[in-house]
Amino acid sequence: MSAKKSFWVGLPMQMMYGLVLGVIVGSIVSSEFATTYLQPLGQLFIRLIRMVVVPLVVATLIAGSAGLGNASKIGSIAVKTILFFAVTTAIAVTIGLVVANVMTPGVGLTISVEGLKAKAAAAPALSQVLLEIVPINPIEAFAKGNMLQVIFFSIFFGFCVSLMGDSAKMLTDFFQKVGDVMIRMTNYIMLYAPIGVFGLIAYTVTRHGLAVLLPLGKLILTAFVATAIFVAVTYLPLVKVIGLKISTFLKGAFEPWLIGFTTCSSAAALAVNLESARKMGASRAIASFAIPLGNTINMNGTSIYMGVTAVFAAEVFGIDLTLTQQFEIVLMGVLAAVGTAGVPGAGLIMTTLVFTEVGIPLEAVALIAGIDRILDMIRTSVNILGDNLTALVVSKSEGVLGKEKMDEDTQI
Ligand code: DAS
Repeated sequence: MSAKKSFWVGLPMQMMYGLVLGVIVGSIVSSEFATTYLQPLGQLFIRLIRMVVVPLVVATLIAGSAGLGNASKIGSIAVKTILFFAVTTAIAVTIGLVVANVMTPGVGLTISVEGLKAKAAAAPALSQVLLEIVPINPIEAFAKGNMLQVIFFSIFFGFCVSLMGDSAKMLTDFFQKVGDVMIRMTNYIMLYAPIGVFGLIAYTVTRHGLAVLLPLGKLILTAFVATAIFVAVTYLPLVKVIGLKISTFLKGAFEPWLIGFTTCSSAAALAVNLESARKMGASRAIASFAIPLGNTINMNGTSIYMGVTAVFAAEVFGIDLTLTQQFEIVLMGVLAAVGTAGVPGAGLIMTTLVFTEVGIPLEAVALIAGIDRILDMIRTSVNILGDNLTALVVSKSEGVLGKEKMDEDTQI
């Protein structure tokens, strides 16, 4: 089959066809019909792709950190990865704040807020957050999918395997093979993606039709513009700097991006994102470290959303944010985004941290909730792009970008 023909019938385009068909069908069928017959199609897809996440992360992180060889290498990669997360997250919140100040999404909005209630998310103490990264029971961490604890244990385990040299080489090989099997399972699951995407989008369209979206359309537009600017001024120049063509990155990251866009779950896109970064040249060890960690703490899309919604909410309530308050929004926006889980709607709950910090009534959260699914689609898909790019940038900085061949036996 010619390359051109395969593009139009390949999986990415099949997923796009599923998305378009989902919008059409979602605009025609009733919400009840979509809930009964179409939502399960999407829920099955989410369950399938979340099923592989924990075993995949454990296997690839153990094999990856064992493969790195020494503490200084792991240290260097960890520092670069976390530094990249912090810088891109801070840029993201700032861009969200600036664009919202210019576009004023909340000015002139007359929406009644009485009866709208929202509970403040408890801001965990930093020391508690750091302590809880260490699992008391690794098996429980695996069972509950506590990704920070899974990552901590897997890296520590893999590091100790690497210290044991040849006597534990069969362990490294074993976990490498388990990771390959999980990628192969992911590739089979992705054959169902077009149907899963169709079900997810059709259900979303019936639940979030134009009637719900129009009153807050300017907020959606502001979030979209801020996100597009962030990607254009942060991600795309970095893609060029590491020597990749922008079209290569956008095509290569399309599948995980679309999974994030339709499922609103970074966790659901993790496996496909890992393979996508590796296919574009990220090393197995670095991708296995950066992508699961980024999936948990690197949320650039959510960071933008924190800045945009804080300004929107302040405007709706007639609060003039001082420069100090805007700076507090950047700081709290970064912390709230880091604390956001890779599941649908997590960012909405975390906005309460930011709103509380600058005295914005929490009713604003309930105001945004009605259209949050659309905002979640935008922010989650960018969260995933950021994790993917981190693996590529850190691989480039370590001089290993494009140096490893993908294992044939993970392909189907
Ligand atoms: N939906 C979350 C994710 O999966 C992001 C968010 O809610 O902010 O990344």
